[in-house]
Amino acid sequence: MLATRIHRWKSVALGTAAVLVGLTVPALTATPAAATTTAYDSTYYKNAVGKTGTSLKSSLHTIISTGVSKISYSAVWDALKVTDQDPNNSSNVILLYSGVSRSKSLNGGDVGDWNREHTWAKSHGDFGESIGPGTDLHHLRPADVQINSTRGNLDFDNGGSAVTNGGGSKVDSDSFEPRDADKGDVARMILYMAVRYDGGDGFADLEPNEKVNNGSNPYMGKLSVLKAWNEADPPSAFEEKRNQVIYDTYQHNRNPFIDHPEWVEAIW
Ligand SMILES: [Ca+2]
Ligand SMILES: [Ca+2]
Repeated sequence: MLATRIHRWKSVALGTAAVLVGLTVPALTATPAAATTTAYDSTYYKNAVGKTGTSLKSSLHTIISTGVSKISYSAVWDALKVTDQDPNNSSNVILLYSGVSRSKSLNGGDVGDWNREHTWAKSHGDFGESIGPGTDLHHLRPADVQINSTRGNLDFDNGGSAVTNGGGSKVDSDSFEPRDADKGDVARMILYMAVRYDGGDGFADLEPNEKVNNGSNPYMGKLSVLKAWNEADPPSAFEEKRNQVIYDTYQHNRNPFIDHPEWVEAIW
């Protein structure tokens, strides 16, 4: 079952098959922050719909933390080959930050390989590669080894100089700016992590803040920039498909901000 997004002002229902294969999905997002409805509102999100603020955040935490399956860090390799498959080439994955399509078989640690990027940097809260936040597919993406290294554990903010072969991503001494097409993805991944991990499961309570240089503190900045990125780059068919694959096949939980990008503003 797909989270068919229906915008109230248009009542556009997406073709199920088109979403599944990540192909021709009509532009969804004249107003990304406007209220949306999905096929999951009366089921999965039943206890969250209509709420705002901490009440919404708390409700979503319960929803996305219940009945979750967790995978090992080694299993993440094969999972990413499915969740991030290039819709135009089933032998490849699409890399975060650069947008490059690269062979699935080039997973590894050498120059020219792709590896497992923790979008919420694993040092921010020090969860490492532990099963849980360290292996949560909702924020793990394939990325070029060198660009992953360039991003390191930097917070997110606008500005910097162009990353080599980075597709438009930028970096400076204290922050990383993804290319435009990945800005919203990054925002929604970070804010998913903040809702999913609240300190009740042996890991740190992850939260966004307005800073850079957060170091090993369990925070990620900058919230105001992430909110703007969520608006500027609304969920794509690729992002919606990977949310669905994670829900159906791997973790059985969803990223609420891909289904309801307006919930970012409703909480923060
Ligand atoms: Ca995007
Ligand atoms: Ca949290």
